[in-house]
Amino acid sequence: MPVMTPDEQAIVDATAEFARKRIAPKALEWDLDKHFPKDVIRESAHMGVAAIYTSEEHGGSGMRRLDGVRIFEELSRGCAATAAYLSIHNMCTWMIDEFGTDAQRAEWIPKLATMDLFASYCLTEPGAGSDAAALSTKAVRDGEEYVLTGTKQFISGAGDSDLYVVMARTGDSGPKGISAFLVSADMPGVDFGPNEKKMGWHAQATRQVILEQVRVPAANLIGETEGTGFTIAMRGLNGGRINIAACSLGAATEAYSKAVNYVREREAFGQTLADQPTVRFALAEMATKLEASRQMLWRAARALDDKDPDHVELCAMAKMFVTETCWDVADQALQLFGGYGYLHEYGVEKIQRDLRVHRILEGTNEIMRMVVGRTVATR
Ligand code: FAD
Ligand code: 2MC
Repeated sequence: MPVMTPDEQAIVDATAEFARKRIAPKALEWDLDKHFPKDVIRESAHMGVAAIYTSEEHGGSGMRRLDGVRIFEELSRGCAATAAYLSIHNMCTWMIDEFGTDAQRAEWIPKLATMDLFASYCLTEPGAGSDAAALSTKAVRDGEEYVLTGTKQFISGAGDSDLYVVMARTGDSGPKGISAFLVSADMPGVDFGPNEKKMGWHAQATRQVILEQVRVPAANLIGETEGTGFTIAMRGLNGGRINIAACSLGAATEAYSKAVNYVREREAFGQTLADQPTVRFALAEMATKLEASRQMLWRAARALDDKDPDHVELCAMAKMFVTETCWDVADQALQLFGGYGYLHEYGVEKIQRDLRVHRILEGTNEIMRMVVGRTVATR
């Protein structure tokens, strides 16, 4: 395992402290009030966490994916929903840095790295979720502009973000007919649906992004070449998938830690719950699951850093394994709290609600099985 440099360790430590002091104390309130803590998220950018694995040329932090998953684990100990927004923002920032033109990188990365601008990722549509290559939002070239029309579904941060990375069809059906565009919230014709009422992730909005004849400068086509948008979207998601899994790991670790403290205090049958062998067995199993999850994540992050040929499958495996395993750990933590676990104020039921969607978004875990399965079945 490559060790962190003192600078990298310092950033991970700083994010842990930030999560403890600035996020955790407010997380339950944000959840109840459905409040998106834009000021606190922007404040986190001073630690370099808004552009973690983006090159330093235009203000990115130039760190590794491995640092990224450690940072998201720490941040999500405070609030998984808040950390997950930052994960999506990082995905968009990296996509612009990796695939954008020099002009696009120079224009957008500095503002995204400081979070003067917030970014959202728009792939899903009402009629195209898992089958993302079937998307139908159209982008039609008209002189020095593209005219975008269509609806994006379930967009995290929609309405609050300033910049939208939008995948739209410029060519034939299928993945090769898709291009990626940078769309600003204030462009005429951009509108947003109502904030969806959901089970968790209350600290960030989920809305439709509605594009009605939006005129986007041709200079906002990411990477200048039409037809590359699907690959750009998928390459962004490889990192997104491990970051979301890291958010599951951090939140489940927090649930576990709360449960350990609780069973040490709670008395039943003349001793603390922690003295019960079966409770210790449960804790041992939870600790083992968390450690196994961490190892899976670090392995996938290293593969992405090193551009290993099997990095796509490793990221998919990690996403599927970690989001399911950590969901189980959070569920067991809630169980150890008994009835109190079901109450909002103990903080574990929020974690459980937040983590459920990690098995669905950034590619459902069935799609992760499909990605892994089609490789292992043909290798
Ligand atoms: P469907 O694709 O219709 O799938 C329905 C069910 O069928 C699932 O269980 C699925 O796994 C299963 N299924 C589908 N195909 C197969 C198959 N071939 N084999 C086996 N099972 C299959 N999207 C964005 O682009 N940007 C965002 O910021 C974003 N944020 C989100 C935030 C939230 C809170 C939610 C809930 C979703 C978000 N999404 C976002 C969308 C998310 O990525 C999709 O919901 C997800 O990809 C699944 O698409 P779908 O909902 O259309 O389900
Ligand atoms: N990394 C890099 N390239 C990839 C890739 C990946 N993970 N997945 C696919 N590609 C490439 C693939 O190699 C191919 O390129 P080429 O033609 O050059 O060989 C191209 O993309 C087309 O891929 P497929 O032929 O596999 O396309 P298909 O349509 O069969 O299936 C599938 C693709 C199902 C894997 C893809 O549609 C998918 O991942 N669906 C899930 C959608 C999803 O993850 N949505 C998340 C939305 S974002 C979100 O939820 C947030 C919260 C932000």
